[in-house]
Amino acid sequence: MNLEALREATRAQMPEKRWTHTLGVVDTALELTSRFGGDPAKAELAALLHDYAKAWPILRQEQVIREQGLPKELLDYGKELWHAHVGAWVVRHEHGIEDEEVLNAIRYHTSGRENMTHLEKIVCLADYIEPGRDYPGVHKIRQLAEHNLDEALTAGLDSTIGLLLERGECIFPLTVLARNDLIRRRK
Ligand code: DGI
Ligand code: FE
Ligand code: FE
Ligand code: FE
Repeated sequence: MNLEALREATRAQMPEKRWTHTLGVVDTALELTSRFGGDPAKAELAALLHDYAKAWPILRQEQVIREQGLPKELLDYGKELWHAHVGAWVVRHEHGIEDEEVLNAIRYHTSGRENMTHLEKIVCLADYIEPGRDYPGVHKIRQLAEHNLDEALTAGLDSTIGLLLERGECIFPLTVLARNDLIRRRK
C-alpha cells in the first residue's frame, strides 16, 4: 500500500481532531529526525500510524488484545495504553506493515520501555510535543527537545507519571522502566 492510501486509511479511523494531532506528530517526528538523526521515512510512517486504533471502541480494542495474544497484562492497566499495542497489531495484519522498528515505535509510543530505539524515542517524544499539545510542562519539554532527545523524553515520562500519581491511577511498569533506564544512562 502506498503512503497516500495509508494516510486515507488512517484518517478514516479517527475524528478530525485526532487526525490533526496525527499530522502534528508526523511533522514533529520529521523535525526531530532532522535534528537528531534517524530514518525520516520510518519516522513518518510510525508517526502516521501511531494512534491508528486510538479512536476504536474500547471493546474492539479489548477483543484484539484477548483474541490475538497481545499481553494480557495490559487489561490490568489504563485503557489509554491499549491502542498502542492494538494499533501495531492492526497495521501489521490489515496493512502489511512488517517493519519491526516501525511496529515497535507504534507499540511503545504511550509507555516507552527499557532500551528504547532511536525511532521509538522520536515517536514517543513527538507525541508529547506536537504543536497541538497543551498541558502543564509542555513548554519545558519542547525546550529540552531543542537540544537533547533523552532529556526531553525523560521529562515527558515524568509528566505522565506525575499525572498518573495525581489521578491516583496505576502506572504501567514499562513507563517506570523507560524512565529509570533513561536516567541511568545519563552522563
Ligand atoms: O494517544 P495520545 O493521547 O496521543 O497519547 P498517548 O498514547 O501517550 O496516551 C496518553 C494517555 O496514556 C494519558 O492519558 C496517560 C496514559 N498513560 C500513559 N502511560 C501510562 C498511562 N496510563 C496508565 N495507566 N499507565 C501508564 O503507564
Ligand atoms: Fe497514542
Ligand atoms: Fe505519548
Ligand atoms: Fe498520539
